[in-house]
Amino acid sequence: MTYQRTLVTSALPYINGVKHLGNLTGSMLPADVYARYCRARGRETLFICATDEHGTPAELAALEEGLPIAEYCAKWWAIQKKLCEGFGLSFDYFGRSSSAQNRELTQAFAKVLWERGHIEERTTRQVYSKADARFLPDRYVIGTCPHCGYDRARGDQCENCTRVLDPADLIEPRSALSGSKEIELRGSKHLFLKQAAFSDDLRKWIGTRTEWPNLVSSIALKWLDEGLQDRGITRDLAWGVPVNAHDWGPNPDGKRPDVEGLKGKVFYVWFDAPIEYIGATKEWADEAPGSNSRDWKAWWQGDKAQSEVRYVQFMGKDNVPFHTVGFPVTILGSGEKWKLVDQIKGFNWLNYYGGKFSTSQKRGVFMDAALEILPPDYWRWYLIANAPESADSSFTWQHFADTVNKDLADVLGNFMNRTLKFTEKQFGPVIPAGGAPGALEARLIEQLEQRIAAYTQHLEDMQFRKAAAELRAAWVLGNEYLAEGAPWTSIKASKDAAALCVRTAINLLRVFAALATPVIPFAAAKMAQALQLDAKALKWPGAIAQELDMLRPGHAFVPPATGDVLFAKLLPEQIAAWEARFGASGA
Ligand code: B3M
Ligand code: ZN
Repeated sequence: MTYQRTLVTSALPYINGVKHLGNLTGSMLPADVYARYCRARGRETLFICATDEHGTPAELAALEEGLPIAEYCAKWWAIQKKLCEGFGLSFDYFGRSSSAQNRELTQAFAKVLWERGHIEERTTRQVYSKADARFLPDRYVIGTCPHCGYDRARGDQCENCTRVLDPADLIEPRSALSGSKEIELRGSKHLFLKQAAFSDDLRKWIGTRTEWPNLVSSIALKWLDEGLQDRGITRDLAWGVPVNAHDWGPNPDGKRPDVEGLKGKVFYVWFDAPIEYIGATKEWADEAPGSNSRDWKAWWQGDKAQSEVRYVQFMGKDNVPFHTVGFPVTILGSGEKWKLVDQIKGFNWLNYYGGKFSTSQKRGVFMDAALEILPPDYWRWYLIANAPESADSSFTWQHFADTVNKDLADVLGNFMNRTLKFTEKQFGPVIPAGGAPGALEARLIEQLEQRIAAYTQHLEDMQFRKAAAELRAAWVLGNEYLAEGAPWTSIKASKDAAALCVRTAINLLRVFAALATPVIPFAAAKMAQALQLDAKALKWPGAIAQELDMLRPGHAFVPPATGDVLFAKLLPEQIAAWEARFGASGA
């Protein structure tokens, strides 16, 4: 099936606080690389993300900051949006799950699910904490996981074995707010999404998702194999999408909802958050009212969306269950032709010295500090080249420095610098004519074709580590060509030979700029600027022989100023200072 349009969504970062490199590399950054790649291939692409603003994380963080929750969320949405821009995350829209659009869509889904009999009321035993004088959402009940013994498992999910839990499952449960064990179960009426009834439909649908990576399909099927449970989709919280039961008609048994019993409740954050993918698309359209180029429904609903749009989601592995079961049940249960995801790229964890990044214990590098100390492409390159795809990966400052110093400074940066500086010195800041390509160029072309084809395929397949390895290998070919062509030597015998070599190398620099755009867009723009080209006009390379002849003799370029390099190398004293500041252990 040839898709005309690509819809890319990244898991929505929780609103509370600055995100760390693990959040970035587990969803938003690879999603950006893929969206940029799709655009570079000329595909109509829509890249959507948003802040995930409901649920207890937001409520408690606002309390700690002493702000009304709506004010807190508006503040932190703006901070997160600015940091995402700083990293070059090229969302077409960065929305907010607390938007009116998401509220309306969530309430519409709930209404139709009730009226189609896929939601039912149950009185649940909800954890009430006397010390905190409030019901405790699952996430704020902690205790020991009955499956793996992890002693800080949360009532909704064990971060250690990723099993979804209920607070009643926990051993020695206590309030995450006050630590009080004076908690008791009290009756409270809630709504349940009857997921279990969808088990066969889901298994059939997952069976058609043949391109899902093993990590994703194995988690999804494990859930089904363990016996799908119905899921509570309401909470006793003030902040969230209000339950709009007064709007609902009778369900198939003619039963109307208990409006009184459901008063003051909101939908569970994981019910409304995935719907915000659609909500943010509507926010994007509403931002340009009347513009017919923003037909949000054409991306999400109806036959055209099914046949023309390829929908790809990016997330960390702990989010996979909600995206392969909960959200699809909401979509399937609605009976409306909403777009189901085609491909899911799930990631393992990026650790910090083998331990977890920790917002509360301030361990690891967070987006604001990262941009304060280095330009975004250092981080983008390192995180993509070491993406935790098939296994967890671990950040250390030394490994980070070694990687960026070698790949970005010694290989790519060096190639650009010596090519342009030598050319300027010998021929002026213009591409010289020189002789016709010979055997050396033919070999270069053949090797580049292989590396660039592999790089392109790996990006197509969203294999980011492998893609980075092929791109780096192409850069190495450029340096090897310069070393063998040795224009600084050949010029003594033949000015034409030297001119041919640098003309080829400068054309190769343009190819490198086009190839680099998805991963290190800021460097790509700098390379294009040096070549007096519009970075946005760089096309994905075709036949390399033609590409290396694209910039003709006489084409002017801007050589790097003295001391100006594409990537400054990181120095031992810098690494030592950052190890001291951010910690250099997983503990
Ligand atoms: N807010 C991210 C997390 O679990 C969660 C993703 C929602 S995507 C709809 O950290
Ligand atoms: Zn566990």
